[in-house]
Amino acid sequence: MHLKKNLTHYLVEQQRKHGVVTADVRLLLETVARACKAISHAVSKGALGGVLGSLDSENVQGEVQKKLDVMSNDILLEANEWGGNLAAMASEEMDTLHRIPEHQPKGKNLLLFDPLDGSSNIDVNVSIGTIFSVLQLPEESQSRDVQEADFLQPGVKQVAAGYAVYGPQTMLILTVGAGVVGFTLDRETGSWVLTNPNIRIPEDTAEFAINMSNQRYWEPAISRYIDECLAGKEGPLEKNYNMRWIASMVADVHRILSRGGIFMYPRDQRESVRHGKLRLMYEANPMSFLVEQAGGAAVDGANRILDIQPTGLHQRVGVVLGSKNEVERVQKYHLEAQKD
Ligand code: AHM
Ligand code: MG
Repeated sequence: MHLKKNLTHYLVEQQRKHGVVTADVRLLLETVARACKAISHAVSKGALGGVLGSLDSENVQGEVQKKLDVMSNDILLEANEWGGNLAAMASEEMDTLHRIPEHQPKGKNLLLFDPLDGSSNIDVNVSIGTIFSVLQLPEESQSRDVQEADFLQPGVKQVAAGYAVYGPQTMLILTVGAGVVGFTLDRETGSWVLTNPNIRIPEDTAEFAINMSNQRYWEPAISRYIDECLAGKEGPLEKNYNMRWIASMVADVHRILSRGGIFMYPRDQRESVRHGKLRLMYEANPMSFLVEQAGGAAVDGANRILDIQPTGLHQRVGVVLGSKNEVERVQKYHLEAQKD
């Protein structure tokens, strides 16, 4: 029987033939993928599994935690504690880092994740997902306890990143720095089957994604760009634009990786969004790595996201990513606005 290429096969190939993944990172990615399978299973049960609804708790950013946020976080922690390839983990749902317990072997990688992105969509049966990023523990930190500062590396240092999207199909989208590939979960065999071997984002697009209800708070560069999109064929961009906003970054980015587009969650005048809404380390960085690897671009406004030196684990950042020419236009508008 001819078996289709799966995640293990792909990773072994990347390790042996291309040398882009170490055995350590390969095992780590397989474990993350296994955890995503368990999360997908929990998500799909919905009300039947008693997994919907909120808890009484809040996370470090003051957001009410959903049951599935916490369950997904626990699944990822438990799956990754004993593999021997991690030194510590960090998550949207935990105030500070989570060290590998003393009795478990310690590895040289760091894992960051947003266990369940798109929390507002959990209870309404709209696509949600898990985002993850892998960094290496700096050499000089390997002889002592891991500290939060060890995580504060710019996105260019990521050795792997990806997301699982729990939609009509469950898919895993991954980069190890050699392009972007996609796997679809075959629920009958439990295997992640390679279905999208070379994901590329078209350089041009006529589709934007932004939460228009925040329009009155935007910076001039964003207003200028969206005004031009809305002006359509008769405006300066000379084409009619379509709009989509799912409110799950994973699902919006997945659409962009599938057919192009531009996704924006810019910083704005609201106090809570002064530096952006999305988190740099476990949302913007992994998504920017994927998008760049697929031929797109990702900026915070004027600057490339992957070059930002982080100052905190839960730091927020403005995000503009997707089709290259469109993102570069928005970046140009920011640079021009800075000069005025
Ligand atoms: P979350 O990590 O708490 O789910 O928040 C992040 C989500 C993104 O997935 C999405 O793009 C954004 O928040 C939607 O925000 P809004 O509800 O302001 O449109
Ligand atoms: Mg999130």
